[in-house]
Amino acid sequence: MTERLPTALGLAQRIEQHLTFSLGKAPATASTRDWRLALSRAVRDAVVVPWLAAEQRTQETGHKRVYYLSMEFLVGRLLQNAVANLGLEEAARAALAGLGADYETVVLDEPDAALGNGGLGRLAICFLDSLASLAIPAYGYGIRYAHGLFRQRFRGGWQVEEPETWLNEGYAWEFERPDASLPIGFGGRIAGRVGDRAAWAPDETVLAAAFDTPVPGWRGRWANTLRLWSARPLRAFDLAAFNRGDFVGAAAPEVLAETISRVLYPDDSTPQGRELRLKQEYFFTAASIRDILRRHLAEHGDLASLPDKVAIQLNDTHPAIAGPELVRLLVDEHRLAFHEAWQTARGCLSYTNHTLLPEALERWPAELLGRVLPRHLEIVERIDAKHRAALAAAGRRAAEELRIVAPSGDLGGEVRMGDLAFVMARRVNGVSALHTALMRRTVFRELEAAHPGRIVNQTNGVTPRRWLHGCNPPLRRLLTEAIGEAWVDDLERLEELVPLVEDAGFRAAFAAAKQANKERLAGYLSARCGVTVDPGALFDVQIKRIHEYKRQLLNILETAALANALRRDPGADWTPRVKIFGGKAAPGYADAKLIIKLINDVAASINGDPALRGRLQVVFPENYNVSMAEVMIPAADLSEQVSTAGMEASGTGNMKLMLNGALTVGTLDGANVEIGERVGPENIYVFGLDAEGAARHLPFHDGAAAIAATPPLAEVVAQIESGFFSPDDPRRYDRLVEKLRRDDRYLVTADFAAYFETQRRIDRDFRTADAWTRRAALNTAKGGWFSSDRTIRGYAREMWQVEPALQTGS
Ligand code: NBG
Repeated sequence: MTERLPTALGLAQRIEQHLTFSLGKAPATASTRDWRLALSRAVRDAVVVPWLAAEQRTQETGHKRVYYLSMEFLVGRLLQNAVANLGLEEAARAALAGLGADYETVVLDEPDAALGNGGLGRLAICFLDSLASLAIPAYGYGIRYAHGLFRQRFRGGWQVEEPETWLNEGYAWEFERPDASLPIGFGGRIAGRVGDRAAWAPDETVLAAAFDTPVPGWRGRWANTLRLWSARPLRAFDLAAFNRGDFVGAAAPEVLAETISRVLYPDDSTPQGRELRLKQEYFFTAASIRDILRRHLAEHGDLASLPDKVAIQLNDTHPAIAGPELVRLLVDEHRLAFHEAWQTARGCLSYTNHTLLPEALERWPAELLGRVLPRHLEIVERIDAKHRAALAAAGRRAAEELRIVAPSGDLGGEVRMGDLAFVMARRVNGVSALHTALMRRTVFRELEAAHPGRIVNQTNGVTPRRWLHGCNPPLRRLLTEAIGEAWVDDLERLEELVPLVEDAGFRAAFAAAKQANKERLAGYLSARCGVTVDPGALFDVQIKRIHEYKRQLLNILETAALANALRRDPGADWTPRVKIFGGKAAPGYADAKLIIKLINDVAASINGDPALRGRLQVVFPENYNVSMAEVMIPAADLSEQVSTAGMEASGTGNMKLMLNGALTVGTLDGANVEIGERVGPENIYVFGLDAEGAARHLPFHDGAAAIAATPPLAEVVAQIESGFFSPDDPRRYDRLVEKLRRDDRYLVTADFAAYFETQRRIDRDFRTADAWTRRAALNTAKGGWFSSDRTIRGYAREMWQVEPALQTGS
């Protein structure tokens, strides 16, 4: 399958050709951007060959295909990743050097494609990398947002959001597919019925235009497709209005249609009660389902074989309308009986749940769903009734809790999308062992009892190609020298490092790699934020979305308490620390934005205090994104995973940091539990309440009593209230403090003492540098299980029943 890849000379010729013929530029006048686009095109050329070959092979063998439907794909940069996966790094470096350009400068010029908010969207991209690396025929389906996640700026320490414009800077990877466009309808009414069948007459129709990006796997053995849909008007504009001189009115259809794929909703936890969001969800789901059916019929000619040839994964509930849409197409257009259509659809669909937070479980008012998708609401109601009737017939009680369309106040009912996805799926999975166990016990308790065995666990993973091989060249070199390169394909080979960890020479080399990465981060922070940090200090990193349950507040309160302790006892032998934060808050999430402001206020107070210089520093660069993570993660000594136990479904940053040799300080939450099981209790810092303990404290926790009982915390709270961090506005944090006292549902006050004490233990341990390095190296050695290759093998076996299309080594 492996095609011959270009040499440095061949690649140089391609780059020059693209510069001349695709971009119309001469080498003498080419900018960094021009070189980047020319290199990207040349690399894309190299991907196209295995890509087309993979597609042809899938067609010829009639292999089962996996379809991953996701509202978000947090891509980041593609160029470096594609170059590495194709084994073209040396060639690209040499080719550009020969042309007078610098490879590093060129790859860093690429803007991040931020078509996602956080873990859920990034997981989707790790999965695509693993699917291609394992040669499992797959498509990712999503939305080609014109504007990805907002750009974050800090003004006076407050977050402000600016629109992001990734497409303006040239995107070299995609192929537009005008022949694959599909019309997607909204609204309207049921125009007629015959038996089970109905004719839906939408009153608004837009075109879904397909854009394909090839996704090459490791070593370029296989490539899959990420197909993103862009909304277009059916008719470009209203010529009659234009001719009347009504130019704005003439453009109205275009504007309306394009609104659908204009922006990514900047929220990863709370569904927006907005019609546009529902339309986005239906838009990409309907286009994808139709595309899947069209391909299946072209390849196999019948619908009975659909479940044998098609596995559709719903990444959270956002594409949950896929079930009713598939039933609708099978009944209304392909004339299957309702029951048969339902069984066929269920044979194809699986659903991943990514959160248990009640506010993040999607529900749509039945009224809204009925207005935007009248036929679908009917189908959902019928599925609901049939599901409960079948359970009753089998002698199970058709519990009220099993209703998909549930009564809700005077609003006339709401559709629970999680329950819909569950009922329509052959398998449902959680994303860590703890999360899956809690799913069975809480949100899906009734459904689990009604359908035992449907829920399975697939603990998340991350791709080692980007998150170790790509982002950490010093460690990559060391690992490859030590155990060969096979770890990139089979990350569990890192286990071979375990004996080496006892070797002083290996530990010294490991420490040197970490030091090199810390120096790189120091250079990055100096260039980006003008701050100087000491690469000899402990780099303590918390990077993720800002959310109360993730408890950045706990971290910054502890930081302020440490500052107080340092001021009180300046003569003591303290461990220098740099606290590094990164993350965005949803624009509508006022309390998360207030936490950002508090971090920045505390940072100003600490960084401006001469008594703390060289001991404690707080750094919070604006606009955290995938590319920033790639610099921070290899440099971290300590990974902050301090969510309220039971609330973080899995976490994936925790895995990336561990693999890159950071020790975790965390609660027994999400995948932290499994990290702890693998590294052993002496190589992780676990503190605070576990999920059961936390559940016992809730819903009410007496924060005031906990604060009073914890003097370092009481001192910080008093400082906040006195305006110590906000002399310009002493009352700024009243709301935060009030919540801590009266309604501390994230248990910050309950866990503070244990966290503070654990951090002091970390201070002491870090000073025994060699022992610390040994434990850091063990984290890398034991991290192999957290590869998304392992996760995807699990999905393939237990959810999709699909095999790789190539055998390893072929
Ligand atoms: C997030 C969880 C994380 C998890 C990712 C990927 C949502 C709704 N959920 O804990 O909060 O790691 O999904 O599974 O974004």
